[in-house]
Amino acid sequence: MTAKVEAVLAATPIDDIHTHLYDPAFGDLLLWGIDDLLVYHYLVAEAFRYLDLPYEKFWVLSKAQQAELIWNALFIQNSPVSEACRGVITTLHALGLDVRKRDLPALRQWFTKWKAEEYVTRCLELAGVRTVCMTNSPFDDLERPVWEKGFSRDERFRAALRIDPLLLTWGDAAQCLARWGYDVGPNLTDKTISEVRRFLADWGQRIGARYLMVSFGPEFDFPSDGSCARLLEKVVLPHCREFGLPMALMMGVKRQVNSQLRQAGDGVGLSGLGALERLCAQFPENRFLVTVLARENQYELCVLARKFRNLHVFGCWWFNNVPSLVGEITRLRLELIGLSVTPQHSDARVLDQLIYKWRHSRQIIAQVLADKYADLAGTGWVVSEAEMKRDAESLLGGAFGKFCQPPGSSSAEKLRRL
Ligand code: FIX
Ligand code: ZN
Repeated sequence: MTAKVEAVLAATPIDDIHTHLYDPAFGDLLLWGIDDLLVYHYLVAEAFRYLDLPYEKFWVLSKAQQAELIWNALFIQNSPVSEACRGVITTLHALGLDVRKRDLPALRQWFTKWKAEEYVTRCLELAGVRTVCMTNSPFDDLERPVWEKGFSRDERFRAALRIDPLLLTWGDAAQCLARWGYDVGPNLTDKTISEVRRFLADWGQRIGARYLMVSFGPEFDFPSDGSCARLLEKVVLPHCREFGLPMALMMGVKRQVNSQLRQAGDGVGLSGLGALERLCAQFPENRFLVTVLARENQYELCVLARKFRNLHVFGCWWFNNVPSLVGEITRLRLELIGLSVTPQHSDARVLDQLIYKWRHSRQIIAQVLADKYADLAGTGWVVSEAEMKRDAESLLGGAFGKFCQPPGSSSAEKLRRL
């Protein structure tokens, strides 16, 4: 049974709904290759468990030097058993490289023969991925000018509008918006609210956003007097309703628990999901895509999804993306909310990571699904191959696609969004 389900899942193209990858038109913003794989922030955090180098001395090194330190600490002086380390090895092996030699210069040499555009196709093919959704922030000084200048889009790269600065550091965001020609002040007056909506409309249209997204710390609450909750209610949710877009909430990240680790310095905290319950109940016309970082929030999230059909659960985010938790969380979700879920997104920051993130997750999803089919078969309910294909399509992007369609949208409109 497992082999059959694995084959069906392997043949089903994936729509990866959240990554940090970029359309190749963004040039150097699209990361790929061995050095970028090695300096991934998951590995930086793990390497510092072994390194006794002061943080500042690490950060002044070149990317190649950092990669060498990490390679030595995590692959040569210790066996690469962590999920992020294993991922590098899975990826290299899938690319056809001989990992047994432990030869970093030879690995580097192999990557020099590739051009980004062709390598995108190779990685998507090896990962079984059809489309990837980027994370697009107008507040990113490197990314913004590329959108403003315009470029011809690679259809495989979809866009999502990331608005963390707007909701989390409103004072600074207001100054940015004012600089960019929006008539906003620090207070949320009617004028400011309508100007921030104009900003969202401009950027949503410019990038062709499929959804809006934000990450929240464990302290996020709703309703509340703070600017975050007020902007969410008065600006973001009305914008989502007007444009028929879902809002993605990634809950439970404690930013910069150790700022010396820079991008690797974020941690986790338990969220109060009462805030999400109130959002789902108070705004039935809005649709919420939600993932939680705390393992202890996973069960409550599934229960909430049973109560609110405007809530779609997705992904085993970040520290949850390890085999033991992906298995546990996927099983829990299938048992509580069936196939109305998107069990995984890759969160890839480096193109090549699509290969391991999806190979590892797909195998676990197949195992969980095969167990469920076997339980059913015990009663005589044998799931046909066509039904398996239908289920696999749902889990790997279909359920997400359906959830994202505005209710009552015409079939022409639905097709346009595919
Ligand atoms: O906020 C996010 O989208 C997170 O996924 C990232 O900030 C995080 O750094 C990451 O890469 C996790 O996988
Ligand atoms: Zn992410």
